[in-house]
Amino acid sequence: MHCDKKGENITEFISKIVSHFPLAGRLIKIIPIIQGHINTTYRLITEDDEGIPHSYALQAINQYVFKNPEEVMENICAVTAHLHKKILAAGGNPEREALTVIYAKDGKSFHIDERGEYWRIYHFIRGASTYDTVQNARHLYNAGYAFGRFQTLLADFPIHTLKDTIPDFHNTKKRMADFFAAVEKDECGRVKDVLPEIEFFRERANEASRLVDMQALGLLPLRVTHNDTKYNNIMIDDETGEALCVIDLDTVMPGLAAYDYGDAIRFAASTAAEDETDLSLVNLDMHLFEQFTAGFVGATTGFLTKAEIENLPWGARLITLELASRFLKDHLEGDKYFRIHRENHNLDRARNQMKLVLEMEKHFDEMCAITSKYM
Ligand code: GN1
Ligand code: MG
Repeated sequence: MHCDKKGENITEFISKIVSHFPLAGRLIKIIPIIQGHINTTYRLITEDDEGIPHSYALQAINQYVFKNPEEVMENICAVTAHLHKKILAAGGNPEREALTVIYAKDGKSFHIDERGEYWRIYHFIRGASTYDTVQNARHLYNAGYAFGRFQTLLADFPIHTLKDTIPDFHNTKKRMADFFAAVEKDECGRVKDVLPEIEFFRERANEASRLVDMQALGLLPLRVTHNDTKYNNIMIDDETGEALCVIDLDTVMPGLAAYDYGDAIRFAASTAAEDETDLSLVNLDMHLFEQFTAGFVGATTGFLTKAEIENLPWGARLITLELASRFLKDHLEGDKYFRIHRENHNLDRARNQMKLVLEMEKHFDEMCAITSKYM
């Protein structure tokens, strides 16, 4: 990998990369950002001749996960350009309400270093923060609104021009098949220790196909979706508490509205962190569930179909099942995909998400009732 390597002068290394981008002023500070399981991120502070500071986000694109970084950037450039246009037309401030890509001096949206790593830079939105846990229920209503609005703003984006940067990313049916293939292979000899967990997925393998099958039958449309709608992928305005901007656009692709909704519920309406090991703490907070639902459905009214709205609770249940299987699969394969910070971290994450699936199954009727209330 790149500059995490010990003994390397990070400042020098990053300065070299940054010199390929037209940033304002000189680099005075590099702050590593540890959120996120996939990419490596730094916040950069520069200072111009008048002593005014400027802030940027520098990221290396993880090429184990994103096999074609240029297509990732093509999608992001097209989508952010579209968002800028729409936000401007609505009288908003695109530089605060959407990501802004800083193009390198050679006109490309990335720079490739001598090791073949792809680097990109965004404006860092100031006066706003991301949170791993929900600060108050109102924020969650706002987050629901922001993710809903994101889809609404992209409703007229030419979806066929988007590249499938991770094919079958939320094809839950295929995800299940991939999971059982990893069980079959048992690359690291870990299967014997997780037999009850594997059984959990066997029992749910059929229902996992529900939304994918509906889409194939034309009952659910493909939308331009974000596909990674964690609460910490929203910037909340420090002053107003409004959800200002949706970030982390790497996985913007054609997808199902219910999965964007569901992934956000999975993360934000859980009463515990994604890797909490005390499973008695992992519950579904129905008040937060309702707040997010009200915001999301409110922002997508007149745009999502009845079938899409009716299936939102399934989106939550199945995306959680899908992620649980992805975590366990990575555990079985030796933790190559999701960055881990301790032994059995992916197993802990998998068990946590499985508990959340059980919670959603328990509350399912209630979830459906709340969803139809806002329809
Ligand atoms: C990964 O890196 P991050 O935190 O944005 C993953 C998502 C998972 C999430 C679970 C490209 O997202 O699909 O839901 O971890 N992103 C990718 O926390 O696989
Ligand atoms: Mg991400």
